[in-house]
Amino acid sequence: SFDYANYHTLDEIYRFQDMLVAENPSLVSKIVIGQSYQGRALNVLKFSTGGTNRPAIWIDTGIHSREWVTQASGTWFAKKIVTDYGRDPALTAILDKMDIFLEIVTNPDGFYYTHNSNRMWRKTRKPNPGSSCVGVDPNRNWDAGFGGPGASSSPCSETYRGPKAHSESEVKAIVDFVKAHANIKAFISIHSYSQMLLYPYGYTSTPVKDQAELHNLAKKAITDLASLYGTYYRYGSIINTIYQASGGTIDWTYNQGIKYSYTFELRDTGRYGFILPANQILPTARETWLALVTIMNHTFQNP
Ligand code: 0X9
Ligand code: ZN
Repeated sequence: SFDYANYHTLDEIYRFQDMLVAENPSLVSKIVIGQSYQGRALNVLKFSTGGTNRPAIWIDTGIHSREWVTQASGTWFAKKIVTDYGRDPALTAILDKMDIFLEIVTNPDGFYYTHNSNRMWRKTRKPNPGSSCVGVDPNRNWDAGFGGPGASSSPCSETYRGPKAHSESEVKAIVDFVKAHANIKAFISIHSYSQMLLYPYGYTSTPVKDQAELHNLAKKAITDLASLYGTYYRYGSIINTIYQASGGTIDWTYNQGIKYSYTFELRDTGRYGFILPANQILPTARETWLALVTIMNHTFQNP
């Protein structure tokens, strides 16, 4: 059986996803929303108890490939959902009315590269014409303040925005999915590291219309997260809490009308950074899950 307490390769996570679907066919299905630049499947797990086009919660992990604790946590969340449905009253109530979409390996080419060439790879793996540097930052490639401050126009930069908004197929696949589904109520994009829970905007200091509600919910979520092991999170808007970043995922989803748009930065605060020891996977996943349930529950109760 799958070892949730260790890091896994791309093939192992792909096999895990198929196994989870095979073992829980009435709750889990796999949707292929597109292909990566190198032709790998962009898989999304759909957790649903029925209905059509139900209101939904989106969670993605691993859009930055080196942030390994996020894909590992995503794998654990998938198992947690199938284990807790029918047992945990809060999750059961949510899944009786809403669907959950979970993209665990959001940047598969980059993830493969972190296992086989460069553990610190962050971006996509699409070549840049006229440059020997590869890849685009998939968290600067969205059509929200695209090209503004807090992203680079240089292909060699770790925050290269790309030639145009949604130039990366890994980003475009999510854009198309969100637009086609049109009923996503919460969008949670999970990164590491620095222990923060962030809401829009990153590209501008203009507060979002729902700032007060998003701020109070973030405070509640990080309080619940801390209740397990005392892990301390900062929270606030991206631009006020971490730094200005344009073309980011949740700025775009918020502007699409998805009110509950959040980004997590998971453990730690820099001692190990992206190379978080495997013995912190389960504690990280467990504490993060408490915050996710708080956000999902609020979304469920505020349709
Ligand atoms: O710089 C980033 O993309 C994020 N930090 S990370 O270390 N994971 O790379 C923070 C960006 C804030 N989020 C958005 N702009 N959506
Ligand atoms: Zn990241």
